[in-house]
Amino acid sequence: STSEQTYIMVKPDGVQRGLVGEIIARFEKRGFKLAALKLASPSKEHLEKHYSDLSDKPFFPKLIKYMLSGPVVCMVWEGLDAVKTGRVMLGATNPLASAPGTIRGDYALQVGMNVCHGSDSVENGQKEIALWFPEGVAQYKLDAQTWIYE
Ligand code: YYY
Ligand code: MG
Repeated sequence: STSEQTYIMVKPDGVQRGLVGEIIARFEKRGFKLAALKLASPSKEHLEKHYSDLSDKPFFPKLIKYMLSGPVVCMVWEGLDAVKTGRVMLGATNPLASAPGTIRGDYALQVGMNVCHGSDSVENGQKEIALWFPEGVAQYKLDAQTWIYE
C-alpha cells in the first residue's frame, strides 16, 4: 500500500562520512514521503533492543560497539512497498555483494561498516518505528504524490 512505512537509519560511519544528505536524497527523489527524521545517540540498551534478534550471533558485541561509536540518523519513509524497496535501495547486507547503484554498493566495502539500516519486514518496521519514535511520526499530505502515484 502507498502508506507502508519503513525505518531507515544512517549508521555512525554514514554520519561521519557525510552520507546523510545523499541517503535522504535517494529516498526523497524516489518518491517516498518523509514521516520522521532525527539525529540520535541511543544507549547500549536501546541498540540491544533494536538488534535483539541477533543477540546470540558472534558479531553482536562488535555490532553494538560500532553502533555506539557516534550519532545515527533515524528516519521513517512512507510509500508503495517501502520496506522491500528500501532494502533494495540499501543493497545486500555484505557490501561486497551489493549491486552498484545501491547505497552499500556505492559507499561501503565491509559488512561491519555498511552505512545504513533498513527494516526487513512490515511487522519489524512497525516495531522499529515504535522503538525509535515513541513520540510518533508526522501525519500530512504530500502533494507531490499526485505526480508519483497514477
Ligand atoms: O538487515 P541487515 O542490516 O542487512 O543485516 P542483519 O542480518 O539484520 O544484520 C544487522 C547488521 O549486523 C548488519 O547490517 C551488519 C552486522 N553484521 C555483521 O557485522 N556481520 C555479519 N556476519 C552479519 C551482520
Ligand atoms: Mg536486519
